[in-house]
Amino acid sequence: MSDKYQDKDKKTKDQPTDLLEKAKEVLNNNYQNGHTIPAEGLYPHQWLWDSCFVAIGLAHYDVERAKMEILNLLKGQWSNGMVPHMIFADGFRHRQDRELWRSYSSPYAPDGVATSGITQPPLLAEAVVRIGKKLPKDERQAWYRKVYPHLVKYHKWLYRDRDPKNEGLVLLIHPWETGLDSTPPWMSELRQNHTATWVWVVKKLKLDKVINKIRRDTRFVPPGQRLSTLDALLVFNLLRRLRHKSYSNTKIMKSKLPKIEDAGFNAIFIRANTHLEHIAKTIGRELPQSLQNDIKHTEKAYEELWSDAANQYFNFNINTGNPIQIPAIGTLLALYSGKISKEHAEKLVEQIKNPEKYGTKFPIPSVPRNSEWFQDHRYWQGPTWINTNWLIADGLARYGYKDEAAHIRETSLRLVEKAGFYEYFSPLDSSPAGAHNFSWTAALTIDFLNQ
Ligand code: 2M8
Repeated sequence: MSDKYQDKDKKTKDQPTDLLEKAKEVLNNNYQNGHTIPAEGLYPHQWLWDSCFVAIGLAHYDVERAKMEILNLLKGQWSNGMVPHMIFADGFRHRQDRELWRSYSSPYAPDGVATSGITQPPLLAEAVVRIGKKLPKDERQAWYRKVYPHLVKYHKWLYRDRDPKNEGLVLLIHPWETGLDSTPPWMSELRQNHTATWVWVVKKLKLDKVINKIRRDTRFVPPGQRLSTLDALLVFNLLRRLRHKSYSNTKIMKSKLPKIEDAGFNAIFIRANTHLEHIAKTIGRELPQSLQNDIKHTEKAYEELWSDAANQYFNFNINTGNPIQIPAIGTLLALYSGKISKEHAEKLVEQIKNPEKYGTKFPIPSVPRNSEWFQDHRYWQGPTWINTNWLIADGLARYGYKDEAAHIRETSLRLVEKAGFYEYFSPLDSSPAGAHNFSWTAALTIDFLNQ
């Protein structure tokens, strides 16, 4: 046999055949200096909720690496408590990305770690508890003791800076904080109320086609699977305005920047609070009284986002004083909170089963099928994502919807088996889109396989 064929044979033999092994291989290949990047090329840095999902998967077979993933994330925590949504990779190659944010302009940013200046869904406590469950009792206690002060500081920051009027819900100032970046309620708000003059000029002169040529993301993924260039400019413009204010909360709250109580983010925060209470109890600590009061307040205030007419939770726009009545997957994350009423949970489940809405062949689409926004491959405006499936399935199971949760788990695994570890998938025909060998898809596949 010639060398050429021997090599080929060897490759086939060494290639993992089983989904679990393939998922682990994705996480191994995406490992870089103590953390896991979401995907080669498009996403070369560390992201907050990505690392939490990764840690949840890792906990099943390499608990030490799972801990390291979280500890690495905490190296980026600001002295005011914020955990930033990104920690930038070192090196000259990534200088431009770091300079885009210039986190060093804030007195709270950590020394020697370049980060973004906003946060992302607070999944840290979930990841911490999932890791804790894999440890023997004494190690679990030590682990919780180590991260507890960071978590308390983070949750206190969310209340102090992001709920300045003590309304119970935290507000977000940039769509990237939702994790559902281009979700319609946010994009519609940006288009309506935050189109800067220069973006308007770009639109009028049709310069977006020129700008499209220098976009970094569309070098890796077809433009039809990402934001349109005009929408991307709106998002970028907000970043520029935040940077201009050196991320000062006082300045941001006084400004006209978007301020939105996001249904998805607050649902995840409620669950994180429950986990934090559990962590405190396990190590015999008492949460600060003010935090305990805030937590109770949030659970009640969340129900104010409910619309009886539409049978769902809507984001609330603090600047206009109105709800943003555009359906999107954030509403279903309410199930994950675990604190909504049984009646409201049932109403959401009806929508999950309705083929006109979220009950597609490969659920759960990030936007309902009958929405004018729906596009099956457009980033957060239609595709099915494994992370939102995981969160919703987790919530459904806790509300007793075991069959519905199992269906989401099975269809998620089928998607990955059929198409590979992609970032997102068409909810109609399962075709893959976005980045390939995507870490949270792999990590949550591992968790689904272990359930
Ligand atoms: C996407 O967001 C980043 C910006 O934060 C991007 O578009 O470049 C989102 O899907 C977000 O949820 C995710 O954390 C990030 C990395 O996977 O990518």
